[in-house]
Amino acid sequence: QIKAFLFDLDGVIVDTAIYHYQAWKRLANELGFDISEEFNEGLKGVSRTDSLDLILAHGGLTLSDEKKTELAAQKNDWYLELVSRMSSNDILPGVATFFSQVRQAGLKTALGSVSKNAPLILERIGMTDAFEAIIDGTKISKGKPDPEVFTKGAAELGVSPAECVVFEDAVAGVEAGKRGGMFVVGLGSPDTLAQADLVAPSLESLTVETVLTACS
Ligand code: B16
Ligand code: MG
Repeated sequence: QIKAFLFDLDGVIVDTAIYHYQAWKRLANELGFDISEEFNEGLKGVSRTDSLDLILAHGGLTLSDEKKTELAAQKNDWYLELVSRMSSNDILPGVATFFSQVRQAGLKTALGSVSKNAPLILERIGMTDAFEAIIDGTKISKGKPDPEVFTKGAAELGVSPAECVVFEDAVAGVEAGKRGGMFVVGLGSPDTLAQADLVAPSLESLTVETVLTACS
């Protein structure tokens, strides 16, 4: 029986994925190359340092650790500049309705984001209290596709992985949920998120009942 829903942040609750992409693209451009939207799919749900490594490899660059630390900080500054303008208006369509159904169904909720900026974003959109457990990039040692971010969320809620449903927009996040032994709802395209147990365009097109029926 399902007792908890675990939500990714970027691309599920808010569209910060676009801000990550803009900031990484700006960095790549300054380094003399470009990254496509398709390449960006592989960065979703991947930690800041791992993303930078993938981008540098894509541009054929090998840099010192010192330089990489500097570039990661630069990207984060640009990202924070974009995030600082966010408000509750940036919550994705369907999230509020879905969360009221979640509460009515008596399900527990946790956030599972590898972003170190997750608490700040929740604060900006006024959703800190919507989660009983918040697992972010500062609380984990391994990013997605490792399942740690979700298994820690389940543990903090006091439920087993089999009692959880994960909501994810990223290939790496869907894999993390599956490796954690959870039912995974992929939000996005069925081609990209083929590993998910159920795929929908966004939370707007789902009800809690549909999800619970699909798990049973
Ligand atoms: P930060 P999620 C992930 O968040 C993003 O999808 C990914 O693009 C980003 O690199 C990562 O967080 C780290 O974020 O640089 O803010 O620590 O999808 O797990 O909510
Ligand atoms: Mg995401």
